[in-house]
Amino acid sequence: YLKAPRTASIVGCPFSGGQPKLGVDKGPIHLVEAGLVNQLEELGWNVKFDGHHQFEDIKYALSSSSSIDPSAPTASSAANDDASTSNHWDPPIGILKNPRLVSRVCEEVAKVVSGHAKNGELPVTLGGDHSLAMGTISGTLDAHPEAGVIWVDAHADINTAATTESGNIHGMPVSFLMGLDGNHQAFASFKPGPSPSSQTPFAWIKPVLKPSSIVYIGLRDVDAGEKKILKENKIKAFSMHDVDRYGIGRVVEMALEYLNGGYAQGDSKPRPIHLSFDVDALDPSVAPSTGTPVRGGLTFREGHYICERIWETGALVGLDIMEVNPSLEDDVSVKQTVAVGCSLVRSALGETLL
Ligand code: 6HN
Ligand code: MN
Ligand code: MN
Ligand code: MN
Repeated sequence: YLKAPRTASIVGCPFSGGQPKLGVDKGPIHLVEAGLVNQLEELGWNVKFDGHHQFEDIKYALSSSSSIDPSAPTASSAANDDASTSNHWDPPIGILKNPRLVSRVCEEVAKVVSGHAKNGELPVTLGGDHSLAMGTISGTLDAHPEAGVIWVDAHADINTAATTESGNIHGMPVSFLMGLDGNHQAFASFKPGPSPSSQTPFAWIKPVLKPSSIVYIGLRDVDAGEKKILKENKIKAFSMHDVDRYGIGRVVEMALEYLNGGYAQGDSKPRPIHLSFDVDALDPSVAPSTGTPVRGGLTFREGHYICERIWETGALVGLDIMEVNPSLEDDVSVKQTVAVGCSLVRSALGETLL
């Protein structure tokens, strides 16, 4: 699916609006400063990187077109656990935090990723929080409508506006990509206007992701409402329990077989795959610097094996490395987490042990 010479396009997304902890926006900067571009060039890739995306123009457009009186108190102060993530021009909708900003940023990311993918390049998106996957997966599916998604995470990130307890949109991207019901009513009463700040958030997202087109690996902290959604939509998920039972080798084979089952394309190419990797899928002893760590995660090798095996399929068309937060934990932990982020990318892009 990639054009020669094989080109990786680094999409640096310093963005944290999908969750309340500061610092995850510094993730992509640290990954690049650790030498990621060079490392990929050494693997034989042509690497395109023209700086991290600046979402300042989006913030500016939203804030300057806002009709909301900045002096008026909004529900935001009550609904946010960190006031610094709330802006007067982006008050919560229900309990969803920063909905306009997250929506516009992801819309831009979708265009960038789609552009690279349609150009025969491999977009490698560096987060930033996992809400960005609304952008990356929309972009991948725009260029490769038949692609399947492998979502590696401790969490299912499939809450809807009706089920989320945190209001953090990084716990919701999959539900928007699927167009799940729980989101519709939340925005039904929203009155869109002509200015950027008065567009209905997430209305741009096409429900392009079928429940049968995603497989999860690594789950171990799934909210009650999410468990119901996974069951009702018959979504394929391999939890840590399954990794323990079958071993990572069989889990990845089952995931690939599931996505390729019934998939037929004239030429016998395997189904294109988008890999969305949240570093909190790894055990906190492996990737400590992340916003929502959960014990009992993937080992260093299990995480890398997933990447290596997907590379072997020759079907990788999009990659996300998300939720590296260099502001959390001590310097040694930060270095370790950033190094792991880089080595996951290398494994997904063909680095072998022998
Ligand atoms: N992530 N299920 C929790 C929530 O807030 O909805 C946690 C989400 C974590 C999201 O790690 O990308
Ligand atoms: Mn996630
Ligand atoms: Mn997670
Ligand atoms: Mn939880």
